[in-house]
Amino acid sequence: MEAMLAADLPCRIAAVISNKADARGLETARAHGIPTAVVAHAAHASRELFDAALAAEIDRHQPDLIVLAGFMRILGEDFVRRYQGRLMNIHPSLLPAFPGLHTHRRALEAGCRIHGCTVHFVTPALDNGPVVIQAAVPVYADDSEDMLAARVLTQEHIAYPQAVRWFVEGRLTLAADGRVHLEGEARGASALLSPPPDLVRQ
Ligand code: NHR
Repeated sequence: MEAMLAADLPCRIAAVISNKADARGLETARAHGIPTAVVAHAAHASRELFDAALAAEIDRHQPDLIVLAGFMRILGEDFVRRYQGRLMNIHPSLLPAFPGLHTHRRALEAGCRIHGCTVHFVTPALDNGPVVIQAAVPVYADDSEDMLAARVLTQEHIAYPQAVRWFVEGRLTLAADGRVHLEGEARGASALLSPPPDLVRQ
């Protein structure tokens, strides 16, 4: 969320809403003069009632886009459908690898040489929505979970503001067929090989 603010995106941030009263993002938002709200999941008798209260709070602000950032409550089908095509998340793995929790530990255990993060539109099925942008990082043999997490997080702070920028520029849409459309997509990127091949002429 702080990376989003630092990116100086061409949009107004209508509100920052958390299910946790002590979330640091609320403090940061207040410091920036952004309206905040807390919708505590513990104060609601069911997931459906929590989702409805969250939607009511969101709708007071009439946002064009809802950006999940460290939001850890699974959202129900009704909620997700209401905001279809304007609800985004960033997940700390190269989806469809490692949906769910503890992704860095699982990537290390699996012996992955490349890991990363994925920005996706949210669909009812968890961590399964259409991919907008992914960032890949190398995994080193002596990595700890924390070292790998930090390497991925650095890329999250680049990839997520970029995805939001595309959306607010009107270049990024989720089509009715469930596919992502990105106008004017660049094709300059090379490949990430990890470990890198020996730099000798074949
Ligand atoms: N909701 C839907 N419908 N679809 C997605 O893709 C969602 C979602 C809600 C959150 C973020 C996701 C992540 O980035 C996200 C994607 C929480 C859990 C989880 O198991 C899973 C994935 C994500 C976020 N939550 C537990 C639950 O019972 C609670 C875990 C906790 O509080 O620590 O809701 O990783």
